[in-house]
Amino acid sequence: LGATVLGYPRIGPDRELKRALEAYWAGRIDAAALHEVAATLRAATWTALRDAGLGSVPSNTFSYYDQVLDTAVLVDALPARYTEGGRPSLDAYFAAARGADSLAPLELTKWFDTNYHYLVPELGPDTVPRLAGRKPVEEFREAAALGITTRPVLLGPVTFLLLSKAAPDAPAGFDRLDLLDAMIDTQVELLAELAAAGAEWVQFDEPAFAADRTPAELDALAHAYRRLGEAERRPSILVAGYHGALGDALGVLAAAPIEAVGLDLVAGRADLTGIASVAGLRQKTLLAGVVDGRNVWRTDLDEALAYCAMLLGIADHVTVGTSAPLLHVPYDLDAETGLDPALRSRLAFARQKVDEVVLLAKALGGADEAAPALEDSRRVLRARDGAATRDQRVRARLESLRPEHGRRADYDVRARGQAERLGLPPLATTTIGSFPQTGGVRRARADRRAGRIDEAEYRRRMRAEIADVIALQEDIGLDVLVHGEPERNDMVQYFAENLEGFLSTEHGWVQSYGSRCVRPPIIHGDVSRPAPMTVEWSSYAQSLTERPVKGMLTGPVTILAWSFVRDDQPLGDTARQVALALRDEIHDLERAGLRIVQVDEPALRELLPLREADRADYLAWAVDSFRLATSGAADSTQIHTHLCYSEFGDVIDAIDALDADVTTIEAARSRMEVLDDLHKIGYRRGVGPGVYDIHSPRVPDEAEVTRLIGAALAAVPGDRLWVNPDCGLKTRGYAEVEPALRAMVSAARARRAQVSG
Ligand code: THG
Ligand code: ZN
Repeated sequence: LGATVLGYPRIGPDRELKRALEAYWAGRIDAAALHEVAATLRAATWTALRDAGLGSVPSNTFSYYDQVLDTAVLVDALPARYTEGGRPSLDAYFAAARGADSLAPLELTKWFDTNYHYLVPELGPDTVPRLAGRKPVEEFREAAALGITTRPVLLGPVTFLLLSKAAPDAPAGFDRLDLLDAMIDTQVELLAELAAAGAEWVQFDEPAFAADRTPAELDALAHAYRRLGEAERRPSILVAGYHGALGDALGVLAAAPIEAVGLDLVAGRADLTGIASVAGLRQKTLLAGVVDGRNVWRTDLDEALAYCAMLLGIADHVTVGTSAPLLHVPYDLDAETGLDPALRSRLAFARQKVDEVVLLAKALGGADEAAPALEDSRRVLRARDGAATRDQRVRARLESLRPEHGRRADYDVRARGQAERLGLPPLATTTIGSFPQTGGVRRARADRRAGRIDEAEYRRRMRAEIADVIALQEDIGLDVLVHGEPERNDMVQYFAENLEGFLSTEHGWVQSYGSRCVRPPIIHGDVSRPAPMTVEWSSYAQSLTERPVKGMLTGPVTILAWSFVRDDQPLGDTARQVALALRDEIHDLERAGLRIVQVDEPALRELLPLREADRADYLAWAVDSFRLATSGAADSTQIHTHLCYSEFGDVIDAIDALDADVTTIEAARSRMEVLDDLHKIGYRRGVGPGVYDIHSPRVPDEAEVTRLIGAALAAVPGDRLWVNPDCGLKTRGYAEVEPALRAMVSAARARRAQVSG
């Protein structure tokens, strides 16, 4: 197995696939034109990876939407509702991904601890896996036609099943792993076809084993790779675990009749402890994942080589690789013009990481030509450890903080002061923050970027938009208003552009789901706030109304989760620096007359470590940073927070520990289960479960909202219950938002009369 990367970005260096997909969905291009864009992108990727000198080039890393959905289609596990009625296969695929007519799409959820989202396959007793597609074989042949023998990358059968969920109509005792042997059969058949086509290696991804797994799940892994390894006709097999340490699964893979194991030596460095005592590795090839596939920093080559050397004491064959597929980093640093050269020298995007892998492989083989690059790497690291990243003022301030800086007065004291100052009714109504981003708003941003309008004109247009949004909310009769966030492209990027220590990229797009991308900022040094970031917009909004307007900030955990973070200090230290900047911002918002400030933490659950043993430490710094950000607020200032993406069970105590006065939570899709969880732990502060699902264009009627308020009142008393939609109004149009909010407000008013009467 030659030096390699586990995967590569696929959206296109200039987001070509995104544009082609959206054109196809809008009916502007046909399927043939879409396929052509895809084939061109695949060919460009294989050629670039071969020309860079990789010993093994991966294929089947392309997807029109998502690799988990691809696998479901490959084994004929798409629910029948998407394929019925003679829908062509490409349209059935997109129907499962995005919905169609009255069909809801499959559930979209977070891929491990990344900001990528996959589609959750639905499996039931009617699911009969069979090899129904040939995508990996076809792409292998496509590359072979270009003269490149690739290594097809397949989602491992056990991880596929563990990422799936039981279909709604599955009987109570249904277990996904019941389908394991049928899944393996499909892969045995596929291996034979790939071998016949000329494949020498395949890669099975099993990242599910970077999380805690039961003995039954480890047995499933053992069973799967025994059967696959014993397949009669097959290429050599690499099994890659990533996004963390393999732990017990490493021993299982070492004992399986497979040829190679991929180790994540960045997030999963813990595997190096104890690896010497794992039996069965001597004859295997170890793929040392030393080049970080999840972050954008240049590799410390000396350290990487030391890890490789260590593995050479354990296995006879060691080859160099990335810690994870490169799907989660941008394409090419060379696309960024105008970067500070010192900073640039510290960075590596996907294309540069490929070069690092090639270089490390040469150095590992003892080639002299690697020496200058190694020297370069040392020089860059020395420079980074110097003054460039450090801001003594920030460090001194953090040092001087005492525990009381993270504490507010008792909730009862705060609640009394806030009730007096705000005078809100029970079942107060509000929204989560953004309002629809109209064509006018987007045009203003584009015009400003292109220099067609000046800063003053841009600000005038944003203020006009804010004035409209305030007037609309007053007319609808909402109790707590928002300014609508027209000035924000993204709730993290906006703050990154206004904080010291962050770098925003021009082309650093990373796929978030389907055709949607984000441009994560890079935190490269100590964080500070040169000037107020949101005060101008929020105070303008407040000046237009007597009703309270919420100041809107993004919390430290979410800012870290959706950025590339420093790897030279603990995450908690960076979080405290961000928190301090937010603390100052809240102070300035208060001085400008804002009586409520919301600090959003939608990613609180997402960053939760995959292994139980790491969670307490994470939750401690996550809570600590939120409290540092918010605890400088006056008792009479009401602090709100907002959390998304359900599955709150694991973090429910942390939500309580945030000590926010009001917590709004995405709940419409999870039927408000979160309220029971909060009730159980004795949560007694304000709570606003989303009372209608923003993700669907359907406008709820008053009766429906009334029902949900009634359900919520069973768990929360009226004077603590807030009425609000789920987040995401910015992704909808006014034609849906306005009637929905009117229905919500009348429902709240009707119930309010009963509660207070
Ligand atoms: N910001 C960031 N990360 C996120 C979200 C976010 N991760 C989780 C969730 N929200 C992901 N959701 C989306 C929703 C929409 C888009 C991206 C992620 C999106 N992106 C535009 C696109 O691809 O066309 C580009 C946006 C831009 O111009 O900046 O629509 O809210 N960081
Ligand atoms: Zn949300």
